[in-house]
Amino acid sequence: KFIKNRRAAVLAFPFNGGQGREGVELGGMHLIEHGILEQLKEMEWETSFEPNENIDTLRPNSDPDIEGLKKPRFVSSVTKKVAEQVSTAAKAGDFVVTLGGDHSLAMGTVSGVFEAYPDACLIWIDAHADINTPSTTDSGNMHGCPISFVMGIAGDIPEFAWIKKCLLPERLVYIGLRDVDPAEKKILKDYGIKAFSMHHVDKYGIGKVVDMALDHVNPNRDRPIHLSFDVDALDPSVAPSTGTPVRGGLTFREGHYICEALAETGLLVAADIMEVNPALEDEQAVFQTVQVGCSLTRCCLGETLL
Ligand code: 5AB
Ligand code: MN
Ligand code: MN
Ligand code: MN
Repeated sequence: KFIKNRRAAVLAFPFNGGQGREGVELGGMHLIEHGILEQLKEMEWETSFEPNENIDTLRPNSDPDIEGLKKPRFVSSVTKKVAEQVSTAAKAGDFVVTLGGDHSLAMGTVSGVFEAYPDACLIWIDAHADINTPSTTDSGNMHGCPISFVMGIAGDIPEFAWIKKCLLPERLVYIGLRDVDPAEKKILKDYGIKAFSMHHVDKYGIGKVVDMALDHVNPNRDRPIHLSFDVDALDPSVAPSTGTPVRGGLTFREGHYICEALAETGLLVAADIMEVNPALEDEQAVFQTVQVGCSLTRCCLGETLL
């Protein structure tokens, strides 16, 4: 419906400035080297690829904390570029695949998708809620904050003035949560944001959870869907090479089921695959994590639909 010409715009952003661990900037290129572009071509998707190798030129000479946020100017200038590339591709009717990089990049992907599709909804797959505001974040790491910025609850920070309040609380749903900060829990409650934690996945099963999630954000199944998938939503036994692993996560199949079910709606317009960190854990763990990143991406583009 929304995607024209079966074309996928694959954007990689080798960025780690939203958190403290080196290596996550290599995640996207590892998925490329693992053959994701060829795999999508094999599935008869026309692909374009933008590696953004020069992203470091956006790093400011000086970048002191703002309201406790770390590397705020660098995060802002990178995510602004992300937003531009994502909205351009989405407006052209391409399916936008964004490979991270850390999850602060989603400030850009969400801004870009909602610029092209103001009526879209956002499905956030993560162990974490990533909705800290500058006043609630303990770590100051911006990969824990992207949603507060696009929801317009982060307060007015001139450096982030380019970000529009584009996401309504009722257009957001989470699946996979199991490590949510107390202040984030209060935000979810105060704004009435729907969240399916691992407890709900256990209780209802992933099939029912995805149905309920879609019923909430997309009751008439007519809105474009943006999926933002943090690989730490998966159990660390499935995706070990990530910066903030939390045990008790989604199984391999539960993670893929989500992507398949969203592809099946025919409404998916963008998918982010975030937080793969090839510098963490051993070679086998990295291979496994990169491989799962690729297979999740393919499922989003319909690989397993019959
Ligand atoms: B991720 C934490 N809530 O704000 C914080 O990996 C963790 O993108 C954030 O989900 C994890 O630092 C961010 C403690
Ligand atoms: Mn996470
Ligand atoms: Mn995240
Ligand atoms: Mn993480």
